[in-house]
Amino acid sequence: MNILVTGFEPFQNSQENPTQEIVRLLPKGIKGHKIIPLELPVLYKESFLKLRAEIEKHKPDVVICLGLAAGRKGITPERVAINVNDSKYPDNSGTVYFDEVIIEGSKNAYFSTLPIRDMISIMEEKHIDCSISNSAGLYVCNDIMYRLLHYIDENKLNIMAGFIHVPLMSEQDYKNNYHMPLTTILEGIIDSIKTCI
Ligand code: PCA
Repeated sequence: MNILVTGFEPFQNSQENPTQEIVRLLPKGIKGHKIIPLELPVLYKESFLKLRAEIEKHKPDVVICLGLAAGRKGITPERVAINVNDSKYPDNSGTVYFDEVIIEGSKNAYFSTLPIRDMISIMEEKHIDCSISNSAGLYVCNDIMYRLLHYIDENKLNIMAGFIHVPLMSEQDYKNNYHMPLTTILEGIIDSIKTCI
């Protein structure tokens, strides 16, 4: 299998994004399956277009997008992406959306097709803080998750796909928020990848 894993560059006032570190640290293969790492810009739509080009090139069986959710208390596989962009925070090009439909005429929501419950079980066994999240937010992460699942659905592709948010890492300025060592986040993500295999 080919497993495409994406991380985002830093955004807003942060100098670092643990998901960018994760994709740099992932092994080239897990249990004999190829891991394809991809770093993405924090841009509405553009990040998905970059991802789509890599999907067309590598024809992955699994796509897992990672993003930072500062303040989250653990690793949180997302259940659902909704067809709305709405955030007071600009993306890295300054674009802001309020009450904006992502894809006109498309479904209100798409569910992750990743084995999110199994991901929680395997991480809990290792005592890694985690839970299923029922909102990916309404910023760039929800945008890419929605567009990704819509693309797979429209093109009837046989790809397991979804999104996992991670917390701040202990190695960055976490401003009293919950944080987790980067090695623990990496372990949780590798375990999550294994559940897809
Ligand atoms: N987190 C943001 C966008 C990039 C990232 O890592 C989000 O949750 O939308």
